[in-house]
This record gives sequence, structure tokens and C-alpha cells, in this order.
Amino acid sequence: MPTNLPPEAKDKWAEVEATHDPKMKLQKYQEFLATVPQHKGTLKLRGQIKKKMAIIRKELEEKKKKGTGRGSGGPKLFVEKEGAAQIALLGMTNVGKSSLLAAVTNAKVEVSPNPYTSREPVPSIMNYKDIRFQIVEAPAMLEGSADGKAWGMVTLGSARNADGLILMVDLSYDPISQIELILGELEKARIVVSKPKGRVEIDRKHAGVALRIILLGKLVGTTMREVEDLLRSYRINDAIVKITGEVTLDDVEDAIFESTTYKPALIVANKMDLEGAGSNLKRLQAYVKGKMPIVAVSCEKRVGLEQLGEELFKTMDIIRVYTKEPGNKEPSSNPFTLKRGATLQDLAKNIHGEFVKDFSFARVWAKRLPFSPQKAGLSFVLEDGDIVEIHTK
Ligand SMILES: Nc1nc2c(ncn2[C@@H]2O[C@H](COP(=O)(O)OP(=O)(O)O)[C@@H](O)[C@H]2O)c(=O)[nH]1
Ligand SMILES: [Mg+2]
Repeated sequence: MPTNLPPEAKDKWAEVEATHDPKMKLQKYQEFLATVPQHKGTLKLRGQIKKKMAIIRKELEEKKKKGTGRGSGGPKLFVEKEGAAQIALLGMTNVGKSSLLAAVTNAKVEVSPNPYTSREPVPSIMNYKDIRFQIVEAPAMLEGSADGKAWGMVTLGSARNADGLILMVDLSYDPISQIELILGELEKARIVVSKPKGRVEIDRKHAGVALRIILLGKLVGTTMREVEDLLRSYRINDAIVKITGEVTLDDVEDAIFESTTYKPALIVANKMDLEGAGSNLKRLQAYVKGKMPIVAVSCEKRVGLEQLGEELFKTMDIIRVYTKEPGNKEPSSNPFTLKRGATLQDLAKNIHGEFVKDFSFARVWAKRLPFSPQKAGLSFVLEDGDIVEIHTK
């Protein structure tokens, strides 16, 4: 449903975007809300803005409690990203989240039979082949988390901040109710785990560059003209907007407010060693119907855990690219990890912001090529295992 915001609301939104100080931002959000008409089409938007405000308020509150500002050691709401992908580990209390970290990562964690021991995100690193995944244990999910109950803000914030999710359930009792609860809370926080038909990425880090819309997919029920008009009506005049898959005008507006976000997810079904776990696993499989991978494990007995790396790798849809210095025989053993579909341009950007400018050509070694190395330009699409030698001007 369209929001049909009046021009003054769109102006206010531009002011929100331009503000970075948390207190000022809070005020700008408030002013923005005051300009948003109260009808059904704006319901979702208003809810979303209120949630964003609640997060800022909570951050300000925590800072005040702990005295000084950042880095004062107060409860963390977010974890700095590290490794190839950040994965939020979500589940109800006592399902074995900390046990999983203890079993597959470098984290020193507290495993406890008492409920609700972890109240802030706990980061850790899991190595799989030559990839490092960062796993972040979020505080336990419970009914009402998405409405901010208990430490729900931290739990959903961890999920939103991550690149992907592990949904963990305990097979000693009904796993379907657990998955339904988790998915329900995620949905309330506008986080979805099924791949949307299309995607709109608005990259605003290009101040000074004219608005560029790159249409790699298909517009449904709208035109480039309408998309551009909508973006401009929100004062988005200097951004790169990438459209992939099938996208409607509503999807574009959704992206402007960063409201709905998709996170690839897999399920870890724990406590396979306990009574009834086998039949509960079957019920879970029947319920999920192959829409998400399920990794059945026992953290305690250390069973099934070796599958987790490969499943994460597949779910996150990442590729490894090995760079090589011209003149060197061997590529680096430390790969760059990129999203599937990434091009040489993405790789160059990843290596160094300036690299794209200086890029002349690359030589690529890959099994799928009729001959290697092949000379390639910035638009060359990379795949897992490619070896790349970049030549600069
Ligand atoms: N039987 C069994 N118990 C487990 C397993 N994994 C964890 N537990 C127990 O479940 C309880 C909660 O574990 P914990 O990792 O703290 O759960 P969290 O609250 O999700 O972080 C602890 O008593 C663990 O020993 C498992 O695979 N099998
Ligand atoms: Mg825990």
C-alpha cells in the first residue's frame, strides 16, 4: 500500500537522513512523524520509525547509565563486523546457543542451565576451510522481543545488523512452536528469511555524483521515470540505486526507509541426543519443507557440527577469490570473500577504495574458462575459487 506522503514529510525525511547526532536524529524523527498522515498506508512506516526511535533512546539511556560515551563498556547493542559474514544466533533460552559457540568457535562462553544468562550480543569466530564466520549469540528470543520486551531490542538489533541468521531450536520439545515464535518476532521487526523477488539497494555514499539508477532486473507496475521521481521526491539526488529481480514502486519506498530486510537463514536443531528428538526433527522437516536448511546436532555430544560450516557457506551465498601479485607464482592463501554475483569491480573496491580508479585490467584463472588466464575487465563476474591478478595503470 502506498504511503502517499505529502511533500513536507519527504522534506523532513531528507533532514532525518542528513542528521547523525543521535539526539538530533531523535528530534528529526519526531518532527517527521508529525508530518506523516495517519492512514492505513503509513501504518507500517510509523511503526518502523517508532522502533528506530526506541533503539536510539535505548542507546542514549545506556550511555548515560555508564557515564561516558562509546567504548565505556556498557551493554553493547551491536557488534563490529569481522570475517566473511556476521551471523546472528537466535533462539529461545536454554536451546544451547552458548553451547554451540563453545563447540564450534573460539569464544569463551558461559553455558548455563539457568535461563537468560546472555543479555548482550556475544561475538565469536568460527573457521571453515579458509573462511572466518563471525557468530554472534543474541540474547534469548521470547514472545514480545520485537516489541522491546526485556532485552528484545538487543536481540532484534543483532539480527538486523547481521548478514545472516542461525535459528536454533531445542529438539527435546516442540520445535515448530519455537520456529514460529522466532519467525513471528522477526516478521514484526520486518526481518524476513525468505528471499524476496527483487532487491533495491540505495548506496548514498556518493555525495556529489548525480543520481544513477542501475536496472539489472525488472520493474513491475511502474517505470524508471516513476522510480526516479519517487527517489527525487525524497531528495535522493546523489546516490547509486541498484535494482535486481522484480521490484515494485512500494519496494523502492521500502528501501528508502530501510524497513523490510532479508536475511538468509538456516536452522540448527540441537539436543539430538535427547529422548523424542528424532521424531521432533521429522516434524520440523515436514514443517519447513526444504525452505531452509536444517542442521541436526548435539552440542553436548559433539555430533553433526561438522556440517554447519558447509551449510553456512551455501546459505550465505558467498564466494572466495584469491588475489595474486603480478610476478608471483602463488596466489594469496587468504581469500577475499564476496557475495555471489560480485564482479571484478566489487573485488577492486574491497581491496582498496582507490583501486577501481587505477584498475587497468585483470588476468583471471578459473576452471570454468576455456583457457586461463583470461584477460578481464571490471564487469567480469567472479566465482568461488577464482584467482585474480590485477594490473593497475
Ligand atoms: N542434552 C543436551 N543438553 C544440551 C545440549 N546443548 C546444550 N545443552 C544444555 O542446555 C542448557 C542450556 O545451554 P546453553 O548453551 O546455556 O543455552 P542458551 O541459553 O541457548 O545459550 C545447558 O544445561 C546445556 O548443558 C545438547 O546437545 N544436549
Ligand atoms: Mg546463552
